[in-house]
Amino acid sequence: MKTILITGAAGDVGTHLRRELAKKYRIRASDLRSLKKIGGETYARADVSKMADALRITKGVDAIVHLGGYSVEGPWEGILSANIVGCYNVFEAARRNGVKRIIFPTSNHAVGFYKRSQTIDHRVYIKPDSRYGVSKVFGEALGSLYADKYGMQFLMIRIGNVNPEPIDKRRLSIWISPRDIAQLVSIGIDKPGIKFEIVYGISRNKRAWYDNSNAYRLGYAPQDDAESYAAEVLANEKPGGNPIAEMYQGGIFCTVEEVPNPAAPPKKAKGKKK
Ligand code: 15L
Repeated sequence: MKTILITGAAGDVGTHLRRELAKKYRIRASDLRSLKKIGGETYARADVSKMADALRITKGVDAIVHLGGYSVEGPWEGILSANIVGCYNVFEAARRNGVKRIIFPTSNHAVGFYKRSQTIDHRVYIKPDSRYGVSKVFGEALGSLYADKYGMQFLMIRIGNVNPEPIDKRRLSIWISPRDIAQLVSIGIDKPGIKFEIVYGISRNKRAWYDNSNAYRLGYAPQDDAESYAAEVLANEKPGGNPIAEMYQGGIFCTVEEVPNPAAPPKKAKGKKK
C-alpha cells in the first residue's frame, strides 16, 4: 500500500479526500490545525512555510497531495507565506527527500478571468482572478520547472468546487463531488507515465465551461453531474447578481469591491470641497 502525505488535511477538501481514500492508501495527514483522525491515518503537525517542517513531513512518502495554504482570496502577506513560500518548501522538500509524485490542487481561479461564454481546455494561457489565483499559477509554474529540471511528476488539478452538492448557479458548471475528486487524485498517485499534466477538477457537468479531455485521456470517468441538482439550485438562486461576477468564470473573485482587498489604497471622503 502506498503512503501519501496530505497537507492542509484538516480543511474541507482534505477531509473529503481522507474519508474517500482511507482504505486505499496509508495516509499521513498534516496541518497546522489539529484534526480528528480517520481510519488508520497518522497526523503530523506542520507549518509548511517553514522548510524544516516541510522536510520532516515529506520524508518517506510515495506521493504528496499538497492542499495546504489559503483556499480563498486573502491578504498578500498571508498568500505569500502560506501559498507561495509554502508551495516552494513542499516541492523542494519533496525533491530533497526523493519523492517524485505531487498532486497539486490548483484552482479554477488560476483561469477565472475567462468569460463564462467560453469553453477552455488545459492549454489556455493563465488568467488569474485574484492574489489567490496568482498563487495557484505559481504552483503550476513551479511544478512545470521541477518536472522538466528534476524529472518529478505532477498532476495539476484546477479544482472547481468540492462539495457534497453544488450550492449555486456558478457551481453547476464547476462542481466536483467528493468521490470524483478522489478518483482524480488517485489517478495522480497511481497512473504510470505522468510527467506534468493539467486537468480540471469538475464532475461530468452538463454546464461545464471546461473541455476536460485531458483528464479523460488519463482515464478519469466521473460518476456525477451537477445537472441532477439544477432545478433545486436554480429555484433558490437570487436574481440580480453583480454583472462582473456573472460574466466571468471566477465569479465574485473577479470583482474589485466585493472581495476584501487590504492592499487597496484608502478611499477619499466625498463632498468636502474647499
Ligand atoms: C476555490 O479555489 C476555493 O478553494 C474554494 O473555496 C471555492 O472558492 C472555489 O474555488 C470556487 O470557486 O467555488
